[in-house]
Amino acid sequence: MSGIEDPSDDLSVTPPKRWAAGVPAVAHALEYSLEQTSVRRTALTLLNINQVKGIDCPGCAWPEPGPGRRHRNEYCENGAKHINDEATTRRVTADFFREHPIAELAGRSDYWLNQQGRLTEPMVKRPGATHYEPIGWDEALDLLARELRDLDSPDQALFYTSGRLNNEAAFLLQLFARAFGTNNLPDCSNMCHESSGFALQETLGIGKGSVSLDDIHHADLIFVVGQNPGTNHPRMLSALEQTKRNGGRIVAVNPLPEAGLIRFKNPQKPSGVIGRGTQIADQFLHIRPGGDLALFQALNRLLLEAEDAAPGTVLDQDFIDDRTTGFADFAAHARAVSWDDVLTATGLTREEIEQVHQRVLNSGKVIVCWAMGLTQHKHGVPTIREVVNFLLLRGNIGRPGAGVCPVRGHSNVQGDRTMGVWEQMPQSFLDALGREFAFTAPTRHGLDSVNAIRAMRDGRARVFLGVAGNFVRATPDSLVTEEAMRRCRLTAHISTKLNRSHTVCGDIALILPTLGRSDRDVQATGEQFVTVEDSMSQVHASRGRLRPASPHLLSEVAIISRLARSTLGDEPAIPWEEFESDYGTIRDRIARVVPGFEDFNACVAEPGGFNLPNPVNRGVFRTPSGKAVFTRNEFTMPHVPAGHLLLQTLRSHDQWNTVPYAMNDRYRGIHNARRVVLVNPDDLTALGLADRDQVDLVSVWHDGTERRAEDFTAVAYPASRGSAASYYPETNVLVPLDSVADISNTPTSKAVVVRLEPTAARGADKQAQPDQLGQESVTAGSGRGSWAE
Ligand SMILES: Nc1nc2c(c(=O)[nH]1)N[C@H]1C(S)=C(S)[C@@H](COP(=O)(O)OP(=O)(O)OC[C@H]3O[C@@H](n4cnc5c(=O)[nH]c(N)nc54)[C@H](O)[C@@H]3O)O[C@H]1N2
Ligand SMILES: Nc1nc2c(c(=O)[nH]1)N[C@H]1C(S)=C(S)[C@@H](COP(=O)(O)OP(=O)(O)OC[C@H]3O[C@@H](n4cnc5c(=O)[nH]c(N)nc54)[C@H](O)[C@@H]3O)O[C@H]1N2
Ligand code: SF4
Ligand SMILES: [Mo]
Repeated sequence: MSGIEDPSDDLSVTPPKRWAAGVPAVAHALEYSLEQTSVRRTALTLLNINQVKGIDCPGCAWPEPGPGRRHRNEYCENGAKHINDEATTRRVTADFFREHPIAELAGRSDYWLNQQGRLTEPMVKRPGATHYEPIGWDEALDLLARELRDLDSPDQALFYTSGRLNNEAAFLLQLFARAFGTNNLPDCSNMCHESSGFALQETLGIGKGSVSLDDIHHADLIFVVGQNPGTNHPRMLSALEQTKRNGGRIVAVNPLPEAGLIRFKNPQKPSGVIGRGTQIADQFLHIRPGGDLALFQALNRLLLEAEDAAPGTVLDQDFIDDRTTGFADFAAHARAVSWDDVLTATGLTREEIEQVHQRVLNSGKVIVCWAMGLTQHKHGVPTIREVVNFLLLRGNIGRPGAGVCPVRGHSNVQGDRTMGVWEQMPQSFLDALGREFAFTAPTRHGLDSVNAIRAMRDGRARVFLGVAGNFVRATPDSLVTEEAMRRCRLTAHISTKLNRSHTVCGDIALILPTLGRSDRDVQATGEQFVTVEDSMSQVHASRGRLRPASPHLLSEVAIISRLARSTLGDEPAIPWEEFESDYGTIRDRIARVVPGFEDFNACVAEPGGFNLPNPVNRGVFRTPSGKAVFTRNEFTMPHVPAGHLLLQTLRSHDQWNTVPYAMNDRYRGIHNARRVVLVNPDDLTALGLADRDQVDLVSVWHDGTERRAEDFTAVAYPASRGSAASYYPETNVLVPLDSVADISNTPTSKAVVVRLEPTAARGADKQAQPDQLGQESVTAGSGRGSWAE
C-alpha cells in the first residue's frame, strides 16, 4: 500500500502574487522532483532537458532558443516538475491492482492516482471482473486486434491521442487507423487550439502560428491575450523580458490579473534572483470573459477612423490591395460597431481602448499571442478571425517582428497534426498516404472528441483506444462521458501513469504501459530517438536518457506497430516490423508523405533540428483566392441571466492538465485546496454571498437541465465583474456536451453559465427558468447583452 493519501481540502488564501518565477520557482521545482525521484535521476533529467542532444521537455510547446543560445538550465519550474513526475521511482505493479478493486480506484482523486507512480506491465480487466490482472503483451494486443476486427464497421473504433505523443508514433497511429479503415482520430487539439486552426486556415491558409522567437524578441508591441504564461508557458516570460529589453511594449488582456503578466523575476539570471524583476505588461486590460472579439473590433474601428482622418498614414494600403480580399465588406461592418456594445461586452472603458489604439499607431511591428482564453469560447473562431483582421490592417503578417502566435499546449500537439492526426485531414494528405502504402485511405471525415462521446453514448462506437491522454477527465460533461465509455465493448489506454480513464472501463479494459519521453528507447537496431515540433514549427530530436521504469515497457511505436500487425496481418506495403526496429525508416516514409519533411533524417540530425517555413512569411497565402482573407464577424456574447456568473475552468500552477501535482496555486494565493471558485468581491456581495462561503456550482443549460459540482469555497478575488474561475478537471462535470464553439466544435470550457448555491441550501427547490438561460447569442446592436450584476 502506498503512503499517499487522498488530499483533503485545508484552504488558506494569501494575496495574489504580483510577480512570477524567481527563487521560489527553482525551490518548488526541486522539492517536487526530489519527492518523486532520486537526486541522480533528477540531475540527469534536468541536465538534459531542452538541450541539443537531450530530452524535449514533455511540458508545453514553447520553443527553445537556437543551439548556441541556450541557457545551461533551459527549463522552468513546471518543466522540471513534469519531467520528474515522469522520472518518478514510484511504481504501480500487478500487486497494486490485486489490492485495489477498480471500483475503489474510481473513487480516488486524480492526484492520488498519479502519485502511485509509473505503470509497469500490461493489465486486463475481463468482462464481469472487479480487478485488473496481468496479461502478456501478445495476448493483450491480440485481444484488442480481435475486438477491432469483430466490429461491424471500422468507424465503430476511436483512436484518441494527446499532443504528448511524438511524431513517429503519431504518424504510425494515423496510418494504422486509416489502413484499418477509419478517420476517427479525435485528439486533445479538438478541445484546445482547434478554434485557432480553423480561423487561421480560413484567413491565412495555414492553421499554425507565423512568428519565431526572434520575432517575439524584436516586436514593437505584443498582445498576450487569454493566456497565463507564468504558469502554462513559463519560458515565454524570458522571451517577453527580452522584448522589453529591446524596447518593445506589452499589452495583456485577461479577466484575471495573472502574476506572470505583471512582473517576472528570471530565475536564470542574478538580476532575477535579487532584483525587482521585469515589469511585463505595460498595460493590462481587465476584460470580461468572451469580450475579446468586441475589443479587437473596436480597435479595428479606431484604425479605420484614424486612416479616414489622415489618409495614407495608418493602414498598409498596398498590402491590403495586393495581398488580401474582403476588405470593403469587413470595413463597412467594423465601422458600424457600437461603443455601447463594446463597453458592455468588454467591461473596459473607452479611454483604455483608445490608449491601446495609440500604442498600436506607435508600433511598426505587432504580434498577438493567445491561448485557451480565446479558443474555448462559443465564438472562439470569429474572435481569432478578428485578431487576423486587426493584424492585416497594418500589414502585420508575414514580416519580421509581426504576426500571429497561437501558443500551443502539449509539447508535440502541433507535430501530431502535421503527422496527420486529425479527423479531417485534407484529401491531398490522404492521397499521399494511400500512394505511399498502397491502400485507399477512407475519405469520410472522422469523429472529433465531442462527437466521439456522442457516438459511444449512442452505441455507435464500441472500441476506444486512448494514447498519451486522459480522455474522461479532459472532456466535458464528465458524467455523460463516463457513462458513454462504460458502454464500450473495449477500452484501452497506452499510458505512462495511472489516471481516471483507466478506472472507467468498457466490458473489457486494457492498460498498455509505455516508455516516457525521458526513458532510453532501445530497439533491435539500437538506441532510438524521436522527434517533435514546437509551437513555432521547429522540428527536432528528443533522446531519453533514463533506465526505463520497468523491463516490461514497450515504446509507443512498438505497441502501435505490433497492434497494427496483429489487426491487419503482415502487409508487404506497410513494414510494421521494420518501423519498430528502426525509427529512421518511419522518418523516411514521413519524408515522402508530409510536405516540408523531405530529407527528414538528414535535417533532424542537425543540432536544433529544422524549421518548417510558414508560407505566410513568403507572402504566400494558401487560401482559395491565394490572398489573406478579411472576415466579417458578428460579435456575440453569452447570455448570462441575472443572479448568474460566467465560469471559466482553468489550470492551477500545480497541475499538468488533468493531473494535479499538488493542491496549490501559488501565484493566485490559493493553498491546500482545489475546490475553490474565484469571484469578484462585488459580485459576491450582489449575490448575497461572503468570502469563504461554501457553495455548489450549478450550471444551467438552455434545455433546462442542470449540472452540479458540490462543495466549493467562494474566494473573493480580483476577477472581472460577472465572471468566476475554477479549476479543471473538477469542474468538467459542469460543461454541457452540447456547449461547443461554432465551427471548431471545441467545448466552451471558458464560458459556463453557473449560479452559486449555498451548500447548506442543497436540495431546496431552485428550478431553472429554461427560457432565461443558456448561451443563446446576443448580436451586437440588439442591446440585449445582459450581465450578472
Ligand atoms: N503548468 C502547466 N502548463 C501547461 C498546462 C498545464 O496544465 N500546466 N497545459 C498545457 C496546455 S495543453 C495548454 S492548451 C496550455 C494552456 O495555457 P492557457 O491558455 O494559459 O491555460 P488556462 O489555464 O486554460 O488559462 C487561460 C487563461 O485565459 C484567461 N481567460 C479566460 N477567458 C478569457 C477571455 O474570455 N478573454 C481573455 N482575454 N482571457 C481569458 C484566463 O484568465 C487564463 O489566464 O498550457 C500548457 N501548459
Ligand atoms: N474544463 C476544461 N477542460 C479542458 C481544458 C480546459 O481548459 N478546461 N483544456 C483542454 C485542453 S487544452 C487539453 S490539451 C486537454 C488535455 O487532455 P489530455 O491530453 O487527454 O490530458 P493529460 O492530462 O495531458 O493526460 C495525462 C495522461 O497522459 C499520460 N501520459 C503522459 N505522458 C505520456 C507519454 O509520454 N506517453 C503516453 N503514452 N502517455 C503519457 C499519462 O498516463 C497521464 O495520466 O484537456 C482539455 N480539457
Ligand atoms: S516553458 Fe514549457 S517547454 Fe519550456 S521548460 Fe517550461 S514547461 Fe517545458
Ligand atoms: Mo491544450
